[in-house]
Amino acid sequence: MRVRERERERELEVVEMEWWVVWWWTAAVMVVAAASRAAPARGGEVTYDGRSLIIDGQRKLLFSGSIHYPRSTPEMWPSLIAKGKEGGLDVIQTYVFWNLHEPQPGQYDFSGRNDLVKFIKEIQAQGLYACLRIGPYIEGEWNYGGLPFWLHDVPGIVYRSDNEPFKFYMQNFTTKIVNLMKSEGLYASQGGPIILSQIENEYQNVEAAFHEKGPSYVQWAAKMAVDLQTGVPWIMCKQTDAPDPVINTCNGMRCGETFGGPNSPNKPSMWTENWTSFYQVFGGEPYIRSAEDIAFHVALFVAKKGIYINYYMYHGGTNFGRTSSAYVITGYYDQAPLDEYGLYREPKWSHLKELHAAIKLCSTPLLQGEQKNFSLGNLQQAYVFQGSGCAAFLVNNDGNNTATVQFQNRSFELLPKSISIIPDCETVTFNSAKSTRSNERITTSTKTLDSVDGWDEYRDVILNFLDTSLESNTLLEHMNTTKDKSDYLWYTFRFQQNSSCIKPVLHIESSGHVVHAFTNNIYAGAAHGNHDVKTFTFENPIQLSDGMNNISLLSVMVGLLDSGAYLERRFAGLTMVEIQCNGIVSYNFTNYTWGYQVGLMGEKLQIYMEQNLDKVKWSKANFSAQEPLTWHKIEFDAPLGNDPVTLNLSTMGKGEVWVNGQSIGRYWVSFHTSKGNPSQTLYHVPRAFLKTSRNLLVLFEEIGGDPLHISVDTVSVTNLQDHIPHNHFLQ
Ligand SMILES: *[C@@H]1O[C@H](CO)[C@@H](O)[C@H](O)[C@H]1NC(C)=O
Ligand SMILES: *[C@@H]1O[C@H](CO)[C@@H](O)[C@H](O)[C@H]1NC(C)=O
Ligand SMILES: *[C@@H]1O[C@H](CO)[C@@H](O)[C@H](O)[C@H]1NC(C)=O
Ligand SMILES: *[C@@H]1O[C@H](CO)[C@@H](O)[C@H](O)[C@H]1NC(C)=O
Ligand SMILES: *[C@@H]1O[C@H](CO)[C@@H](O)[C@H](O)[C@H]1NC(C)=O
Ligand SMILES: *[C@@H]1O[C@H](CO)[C@@H](O)[C@H](O)[C@H]1NC(C)=O
Ligand SMILES: *[C@@H]1O[C@H](CO)[C@@H](O)[C@H](O)[C@H]1NC(C)=O
Ligand SMILES: *[C@@H]1O[C@H](CO)[C@@H](O)[C@H](O)[C@H]1NC(C)=O
Ligand SMILES: *[C@@H]1O[C@H](CO)[C@@H](O)[C@H](O)[C@H]1NC(C)=O
Ligand SMILES: *[C@@H]1O[C@H](CO)[C@@H](O)[C@H](O)[C@H]1NC(C)=O
Ligand SMILES: *[C@@H]1O[C@H](CO)[C@@H](O)[C@H](O)[C@H]1NC(C)=O
Ligand SMILES: *[C@H]1O[C@H](CO)[C@@H](O)[C@H](O)[C@H]1NC(C)=O
Repeated sequence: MRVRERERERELEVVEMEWWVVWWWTAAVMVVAAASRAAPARGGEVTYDGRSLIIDGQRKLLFSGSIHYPRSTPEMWPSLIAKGKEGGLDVIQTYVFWNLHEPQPGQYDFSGRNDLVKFIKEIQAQGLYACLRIGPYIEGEWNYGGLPFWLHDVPGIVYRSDNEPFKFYMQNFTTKIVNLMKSEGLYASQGGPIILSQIENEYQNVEAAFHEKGPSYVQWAAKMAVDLQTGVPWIMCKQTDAPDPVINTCNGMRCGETFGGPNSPNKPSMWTENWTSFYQVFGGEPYIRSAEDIAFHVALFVAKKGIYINYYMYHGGTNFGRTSSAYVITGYYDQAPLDEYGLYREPKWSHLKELHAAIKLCSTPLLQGEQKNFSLGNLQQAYVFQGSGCAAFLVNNDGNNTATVQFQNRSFELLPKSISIIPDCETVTFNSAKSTRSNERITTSTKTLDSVDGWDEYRDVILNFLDTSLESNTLLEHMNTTKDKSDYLWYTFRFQQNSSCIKPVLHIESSGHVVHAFTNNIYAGAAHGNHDVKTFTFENPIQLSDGMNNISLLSVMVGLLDSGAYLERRFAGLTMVEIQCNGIVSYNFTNYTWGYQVGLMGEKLQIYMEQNLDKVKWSKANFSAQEPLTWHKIEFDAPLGNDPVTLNLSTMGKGEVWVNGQSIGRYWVSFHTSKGNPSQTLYHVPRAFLKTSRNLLVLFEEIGGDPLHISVDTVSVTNLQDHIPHNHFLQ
C-alpha cells in the first residue's frame, strides 16, 4: 500500500567506513581516547574517509536522534535534548523549515518556536553535535514539504528541478541559513556543534520525473551547497549518485540489509533516517514498531560497519496550527522513544540506551579493527572486529528458535531473531531481543468542562453568492485561490429552477479533501477523501425552493501535500457540481457563475484571540442543537503541577483548537479507523501556552460536537518494572 511505502521510517543514520584506510598507531590511540569520552568534544574540522567521520582528528561512531524545533516549545527543548543525551545520543538532527522562516519573500521569522539558533545553541550547551538538514525541501509530513506557498506564484517555476526561478529561491534561502549559522559560529569548523548539513531530501524518489533536468539539478544543488564553504561535510539522503564530495546516505527501516553502500570507497556508511515508527494519518491506526526490532536493525547496521545512525523520530512532538501535511494527525511520532509530550516511552527509550552503551563499549575495534564475518549455523552469523581489541556481534536470524552456537570456544545462546553484542568477544552485554523495562502512560482528568453556563458559541456565516468577493465562470483550484491562508474556501452559486425539480439530489466531485454543503442555509451534509485517495464524491438529497436558491459549498483542506514530483501542479477542491432531479442530471453547474470567499468570518476576525472576542456576538450555548460551523469558547484553569497537559476531545467532530490565541492544531475525531476508533483524541497543550487561571479555550467545530464532555487532562508515566539485569545473557 502506498501509505506504508511513503511513510517514513526515518532515521537510523549509519555511517559505514571502509577499512582499507591506513592508520598510524598514534592516530589509533587518539581515537580510543575519543571513543571513551562521555560527552563528545565540540568543534574542529570535520572530514571523513571510508571508515568514519573524523572530527578534530578523531574517528567517531555516532548515534543521532531527530527532534524538530517547531514541533515542541523552546521551554521543552532543554529537557528533550537532555533526555536524548541520557539515552546515549551524540547528535541531534533537525530539518530547517523554510515556510516557517520565510513566510513572504525576503521576510524572515526566527522567533519563538522558529528560533533555530537558540535550538542549536541548546544542543551545543549540552555538549552534543547537530546535523542540520536544510533541504530546503524537506517533506517531513510538513505542510507543502516545507516550501513556502508563495513559490507557487513565481512565473515559470518548477520545484526541485533544474529551473532558474526555483534554483534562485532555493539558493537564496540555503545561503541565508548557512550565513546565519556562520554568523553565530555554529559550524564545527568554527568551534560550534554542527558537524553535517543536508541538501535536498530523498530526491532520487522523484528524479526520473524531471528527465534531463533531474541529474543536472542534483549536480547544481551539490555544487551550490559545497560552495557555501561550511567547513563540514554535506550529505544527500537516498541519492546513490550524490556528487563528490557530498556523502550519499541511507533512509529506511533496514539499512543493514538494504543499503547499497557509499558511492565511493572514501565515503562512510551512514543511515540518516531509521524510522522508529511511522507517522499517522486521520483514519489510520498507529504503527507500533517494537524496541527489539529497532535494536536488531541498528546492531546489524553497526555489525556491517555502519558508524552513524539517526532515529527518525527520537521525539516527534506536535504539528501545531496548520503545519501538518495532507491528512497527517496533529500528534507526530507519539511512538518515538520520547513520546509526543517528551515522556519516556518504554521499553524503547531504555532498550536503545542500553544498545548505545553496549555498542560504545565496542568503539575501539569498530573504528580501528578489521571486520570479518562467518557463519555459525544455518541462520546464524558472526561479525567480528579484531585489532585494538575484539568485539563481536552474533546474529540469530531464526525467528522461532533460540540457537546455541560456538564462538571462540565458548557456547552462546542466541534468542530468536536477535543480535548479541560482545564487546570483548567473551561476555555478552546486550541482546537486542531482550528489553528490560516497561512503563505505562496515564492520563488523569483534572476537570471536565461541563459547565453549561461557561460556554459561549458563535455560528459562523454561511456565505451566499451575493456575499462573496471573487467571481469566476468556472470551478477554481482550491490552493491557488486560498494561497494557503486558510483551510477553507467557499464555492457558491444561486439559481432558479426552470421547472419543479422532483427529489433533488446534489452531486459534487472533489479532488480533496472535505466538502460541507448548504442549500438555502440548511446543512445538507459532508463528504471527505482520505490520505491515500484524496478524490471523493458527495451525493445527498437537498431541498429546493421555487424561487431563487442559494447553494453554498465549503471546501476544506487538511494540510497541503508534502511529496512527489511537480508539487506546484497539484489540484484540490471541487471539480464538478450537478443537481439531479428524479434521478437524471438536470442542472450542470460545473461551468456556471460561481462566487468565492477565502476563509471563515471567525478566522478573518481572529476571534480565537482574547482581544478580538467582541468582534462577533457570542451567545449562550444551546447544546440541544449541534450546528455545523460553530465556534465554542470557555475559560479554564491550568492543572496544578508540571505534568504535561492535554485535552480529551473524544466527543468532538472536526475542526481546530486555540488556547490563549495559539493554535494547538487541527482535530478530527469523527474520522474513524477501520477498527472504528478515532486516530487521535488527546491534543497536547504545551505548559508554555498556559497561565495559572482563566485560559481562553476556543474551538472551531465544522460538523457538530459535544463540548460539555471535553476534559483537561494531565499525562504522566508509571514505571511498571525493571526486570532482568543486563548480564542475564552472560555465558
Ligand atoms: C535573497 O533575496 C532577497 C530578495 O528576495 C535579497 O534581498 C537577498 O539579498 C537575497 N539573498 C541572497 C543571499 O541572495
Ligand atoms: C559476509 O558478508 C558478505 C558481505 O556482506 C556477505 O556477502 C556474506 O554472505 C557474508 N557471509 C556470511 C557467512 O554471512
Ligand atoms: C516460524 O516458523 C513458521 C512455521 O514453521 C514459519 O512459517 C515462519 O516463517 C517462521 N518465522 C520466522 C520469523 O522465521
Ligand atoms: C579454542 O580451543 C582450541 C583447542 O583447545 C585452541 O587451539 C584455540 O586456540 C582456542 N581458540 C580460542 C579463540 O580460544
Ligand atoms: C492561480 O491564480 C492566479 C490568480 O490569482 C491566476 O492568474 C493563475 O492562472 C492561477 N494558476 C493556476 C495554475 O490555476
Ligand atoms: C433555465 O432556463 C434558461 C432558459 O432556457 C437558461 O438560460 C438557464 O440557464 C436555465 N437555468 C438553469 C439553472 O439551468
Ligand atoms: C440567498 O442569499 C441572499 C444573499 O445572502 C439572500 O438575500 C437571500 O434571501 C437568500 N435566499 C434564500 C432562498 O435563502
Ligand atoms: C458537466 O459539465 C462538465 C464541464 O463541462 C463536464 O465535464 C461534465 O461531464 C458535465 N456533466 C454531465 C453529466 O454532463
Ligand atoms: C467549462 O469551462 C472550462 C474552463 O473554462 C472549459 O475548458 C470547458 O470547455 C467548459 N466546458 C463546457 C462543457 O463548456
Ligand atoms: C435550542 O435548540 C433547539 C433545537 O434546535 C431549539 O428548539 C431551541 O429553541 C433552542 N433554544 C434556544 C434557547 O435557542
Ligand atoms: C477521553 O474521554 C472519553 C469520555 O469522554 C473516555 O471514554 C476516554 O477513555 C478518554 N480518553 C483518554 C485517553 O483518557
Ligand atoms: C529502520 O529499522 C527498522 C527496524 O529494524 C527496520 O525495519 C527498517 O527497515 C529500518 N529502516 C531502513 C530504511 O533501513
